[in-house]
Amino acid sequence: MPYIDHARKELRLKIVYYGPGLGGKTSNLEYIHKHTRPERRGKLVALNTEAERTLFFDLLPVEIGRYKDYQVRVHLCTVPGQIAYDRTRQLVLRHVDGVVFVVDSQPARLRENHESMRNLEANLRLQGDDPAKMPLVVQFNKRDLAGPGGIEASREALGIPPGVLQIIASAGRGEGVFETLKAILKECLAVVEEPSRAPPGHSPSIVPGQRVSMFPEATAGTPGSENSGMLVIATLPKLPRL
Ligand SMILES: Nc1nc2c(ncn2[C@@H]2O[C@H](COP(=O)(O)OP(=O)(O)OP(=O)(O)O)[C@@H](O)[C@H]2O)c(=O)[nH]1
Ligand SMILES: [Mg+2]
Repeated sequence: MPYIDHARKELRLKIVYYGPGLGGKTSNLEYIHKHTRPERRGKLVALNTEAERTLFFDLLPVEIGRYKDYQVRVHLCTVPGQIAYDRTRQLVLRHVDGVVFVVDSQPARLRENHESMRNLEANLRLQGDDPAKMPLVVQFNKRDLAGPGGIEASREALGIPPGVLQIIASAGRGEGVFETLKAILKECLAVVEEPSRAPPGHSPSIVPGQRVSMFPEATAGTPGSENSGMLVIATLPKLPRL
């Protein structure tokens, strides 16, 4: 669940870019970093091998703007796509609020996309998250390359459930990158709005128009008082512009 710091009036989200090696996850973060105002983002931390493959993970903190009264701070992370780094992927996935799955649209990469999608599901389950309830956006990347696979066929082959948002992208050129980010933010904020969408084991967060507890341990406080863990959310606002 998103972490809400009532004292600082902050809503913090962790979004993980997942997908096969060389699919374009790091390219998404690089583009976002390059095209976000410096005062709204932190340093892009990238731990690469010499060949620019992600060895551990990338991290980019971005300030999105305000949601209701709360400042939204997002940590964007990528996992290393190479098969050998599964333990690292498990670590990066911890406390994830939303996943962007970056598909490499080249038909020859279908098997790797499929394996990575199953690996994502397995690693979410491993940490007690229900993959069906995790906010997810699928980015079909590298659409600029000749002969990309058909979206519907890929979607079926990868077992992407109906209703999951799909974004067409060429992250190398920046196309679809911010659309993807906005889509996953919207999905994450929908969980804040609608507690029934929260993954199992996570407490319901905010019921529209009602005072509810954000954290189980906060329920002891007096509703509405400082540090009570209470917050009123009525409607989902338009997403702030980056
Ligand atoms: N043609 C094309 N190339 C792309 C696109 N996105 C990324 N690439 C290239 O694909 C290669 C891999 O991109 P990365 O962003 O490093 O991939 P990654 O998913 O982070 O890979 P790992 O860190 O190994 O998991 C780089 O050479 C990118 O320039 C795209 O939309 N089109
Ligand atoms: Mg990478």
